[in-house]
Amino acid sequence: MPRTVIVSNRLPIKVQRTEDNLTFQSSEGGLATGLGSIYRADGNVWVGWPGLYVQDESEEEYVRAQLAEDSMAPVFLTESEIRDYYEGFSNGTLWPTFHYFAQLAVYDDALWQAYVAVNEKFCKAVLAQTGPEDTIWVHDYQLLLLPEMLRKARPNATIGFFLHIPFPSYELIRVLPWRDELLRGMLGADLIGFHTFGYMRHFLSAVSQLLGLANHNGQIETPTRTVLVDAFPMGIDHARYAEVAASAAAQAHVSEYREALREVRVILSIDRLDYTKGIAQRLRAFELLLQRYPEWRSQVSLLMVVVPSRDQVAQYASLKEEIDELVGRINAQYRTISWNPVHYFYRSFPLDELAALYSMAEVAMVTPMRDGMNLVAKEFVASKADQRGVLILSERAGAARELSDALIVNPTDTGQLAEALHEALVMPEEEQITRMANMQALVRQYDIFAWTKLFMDRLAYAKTQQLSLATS
Ligand code: GDG
Repeated sequence: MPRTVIVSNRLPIKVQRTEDNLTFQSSEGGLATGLGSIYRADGNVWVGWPGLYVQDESEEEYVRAQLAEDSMAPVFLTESEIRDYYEGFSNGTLWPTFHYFAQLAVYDDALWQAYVAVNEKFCKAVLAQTGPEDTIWVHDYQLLLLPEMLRKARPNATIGFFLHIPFPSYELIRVLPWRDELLRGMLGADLIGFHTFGYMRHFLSAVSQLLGLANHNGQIETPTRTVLVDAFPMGIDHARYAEVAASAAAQAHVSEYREALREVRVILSIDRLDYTKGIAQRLRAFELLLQRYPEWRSQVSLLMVVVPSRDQVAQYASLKEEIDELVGRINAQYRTISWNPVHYFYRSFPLDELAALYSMAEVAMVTPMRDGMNLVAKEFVASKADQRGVLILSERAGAARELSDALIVNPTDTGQLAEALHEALVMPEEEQITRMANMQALVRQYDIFAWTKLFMDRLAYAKTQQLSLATS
């Protein structure tokens, strides 16, 4: 029976080294939830890096055996591979370029070589798991070359690729010295998926301008095959977020936080530490709100969670400093003995506490400079049992295409952000409920399970198209 193999840079598991052994803990990420029913099904498997440097072959065998029990197969990477392929080319070249921060991108052939070599390593690992007729679903920017590598070895396999970050305008892609190779790498797939039609159009335009391949309604004709390109906006597990937010554990946290904050209203901000997320700009907007509308002083606090991420990279470390400084400045200027303007946390929260924050916040400020989708926006919506609360959403997050009932803002326009905050704080309850109900209906219907099914169905369809072309 043909099998399905999922491939991503990281496996959905945390392996940690304690003093005398290794611990394995499944991760609760959205993708893992959505794909759970696929990779755990009989004979299927998820291939990726377990996030651990193994010490010797016997440890390798032990990790391999443990992971196999939960349908996972590891690709072991060395510290220098992670430095050059992951932190280097993936996060130092592709990430800034694809998020329109080209000035931060590094162009280093040694990093590119490492990227090619690690994609080849993934290819080998996937081939070891698959037969000629299997279905392979590759995820994200760390593995752009993998579809073509797999295609060469398995001409008849069904290969899907999904990009979780934006695909930028041709003008950014053309700057990359390795642009043609990257596009050809992706075109090894039968189906290429993006979060939005905008990203899809950028990709089609880059393929046409750089490789001279035209498309008809998102169908690209290469000399040997047809590649389908489409938009699949990713969803979340709506039911789970609604359930956790309403749970006794989360509600106990809400009461505890409420007591500590008393009557102060809460604006929530949650992101990984990243320059794409607009965290510093958001702080400036909050500062401007307090300047322009002194009546909100002592009445509103910004609760800001920044989850540590990539902090070995210089740009991330300096962003962290900038945030620390801004928070310090705002709090020093406005705080009173009984009121703290910004509650800033540089750490992650367990899910029930996160759900409590979503549930208690009056306003969520999701204002990235660029974001493929942004799941925080959808999680906030799903957690609002009483449908009260306002989402302020950047027009440059993929989620803005769907959540049009949010207050949509330009994240670089600090004045507009401050006004949106004020508007959110004075919005009549009735309007809040209408907007939230509309957004909930959408997030509920297009959840992570619907997303997975849609992609897999379309992938099967892409393959039948391919076969009918081959026989006609
Ligand atoms: C990439 C793209 C795209 C955050 N803080 C805590 C916590 N989180 C969880 C959130 C959410 C996830 O992390 C973040 O997802 P995002 O979508 O917002 O952003 P990226 O990590 O940049 O993800 C993005 C996504 O891929 C999917 O395609 O939407 O555009 O950049 O689920 O809940 N979870 C817990 N504690 C925290 O403190 N437990």
